[in-house]
Amino acid sequence: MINPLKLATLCIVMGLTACGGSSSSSPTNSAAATTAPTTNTSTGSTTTTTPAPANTVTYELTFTRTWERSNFPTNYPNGTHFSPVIGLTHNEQGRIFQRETSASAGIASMAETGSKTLLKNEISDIQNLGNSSYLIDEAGISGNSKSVSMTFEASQSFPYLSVVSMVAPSPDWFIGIDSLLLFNDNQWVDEQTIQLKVYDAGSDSGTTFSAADSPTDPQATITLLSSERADTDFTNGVHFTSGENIGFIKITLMQ
Ligand SMILES: [Ca+2]
Repeated sequence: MINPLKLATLCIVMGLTACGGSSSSSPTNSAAATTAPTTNTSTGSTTTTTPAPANTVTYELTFTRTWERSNFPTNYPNGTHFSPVIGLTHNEQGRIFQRETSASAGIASMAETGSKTLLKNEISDIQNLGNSSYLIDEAGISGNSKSVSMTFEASQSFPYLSVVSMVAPSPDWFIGIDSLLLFNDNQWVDEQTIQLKVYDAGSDSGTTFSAADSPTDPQATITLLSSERADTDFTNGVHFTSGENIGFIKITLMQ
């Protein structure tokens, strides 16, 4: 009379223990494993399926400036604007700039003059090497505009976003995103906002926004902009006391 009861209790305890032990990591897999011997032969693909992520997607990108005389009051220049936005989606070999490395001729030219010609040639080379498929070639923020919007395509083969724009006027300062990963954990990023810091391209030694040309020889590496207080309000690419950014970029996955 007692033995069967004890046996049943023991089984329940063992069952609960086994269930509790596996559920913490992967309940779906453990359920499939326990039922596999009886159902696997006829229904090999009955496990829950989520739609495969799209190979190619389109994002909207909005670049908004927050650089104003009111929040960056010291040595704020006249005629502030941001040069045309240039960028690409790419793989790990398709970077166009990286902190603590030398700027390419195209990045230096963009940062000093706002010209996109050399940088677009460099992106063409990156594409010819098979490291990018999509070029971003859009207007900047000029006049009284506060933002600019555009769309771009990314794919699972080219899941990184890089874009740049010159901070103008300036000796060789720019904002940019270096290799933002858009496809992660087998899914596309829905929405992300990136606060922008100011980079010094390392190709001109001017210290104020409106300084005359002063080529840096030899060229220095790309760094976050830090300056003397008499020159600009920036330290490590942001306002030296408030920590405010010069602008931000928001990306949104389009349906
Ligand atoms: Ca510089």
